[in-house]
Amino acid sequence: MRSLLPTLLVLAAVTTLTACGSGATGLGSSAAGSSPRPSASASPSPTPPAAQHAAAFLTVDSARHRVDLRLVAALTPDNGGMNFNGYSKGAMTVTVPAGWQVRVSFTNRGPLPHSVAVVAGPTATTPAFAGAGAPLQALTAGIPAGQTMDFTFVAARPGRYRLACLVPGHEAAGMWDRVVVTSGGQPSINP
Ligand SMILES: [Cu+2]
Repeated sequence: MRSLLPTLLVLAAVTTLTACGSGATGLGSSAAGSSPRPSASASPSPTPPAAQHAAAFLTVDSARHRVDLRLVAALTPDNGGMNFNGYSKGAMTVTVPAGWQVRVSFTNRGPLPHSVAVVAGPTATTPAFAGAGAPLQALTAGIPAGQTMDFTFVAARPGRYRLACLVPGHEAAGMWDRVVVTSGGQPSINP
C-alpha cells in the first residue's frame, strides 16, 4: 500500500505529461493542419524545379524504332509559361532518326491555352509530318489548362524542325523548341 503512492504520483505525472503532450499534439495538429496546406498547394501547381532534366521526358524503344515524348506546356513559369517542359526559344532539342515513330503525350499546365506541332520553320502553320500535331482546329485554339492530348507520327524526313505552339503569338513569344530528324543513330533529348 505504501508503494502505491509513488505509482499514483507517477500516473499523475504521466497524465500531466499526456495532457502536455496533447497540448503539443494540438500544436502538432495545427502543424498537421498546415501540412495539408503544402500538399494542397502542391497539387494545383505541382511545379517541379525548373532544372528538371529533359531526359525525363523521352522514352526510347530501340527495338520498335519508337519514342514516347512527353511534352508539358507551361511546366514552369519560365518565359511567362510559354515553354515546353520548361524550355523555350529553342533551348530543348529532340533528336529522332528518320523513320521512327514518335508518340507524343501533350499536357497543358496552363493557364493559357496551348498547342504543339512539329513544323518546318517559324512561319509554318501546319505540321511537317502527317499527324505531327494537334488536330488543325486545336493547333490555333490550343487546348485548355489541365487537358492532355496524344498524337502519333512518323519522323519521315531528315531535317531540322521546330516544336512550336501554334496559338497565335505564342511561337513569336518564344514558345518553341527544336526537333532534329537524323538519317541514323539513336534518339536523344537535350539539354
Ligand atoms: Cu502556347
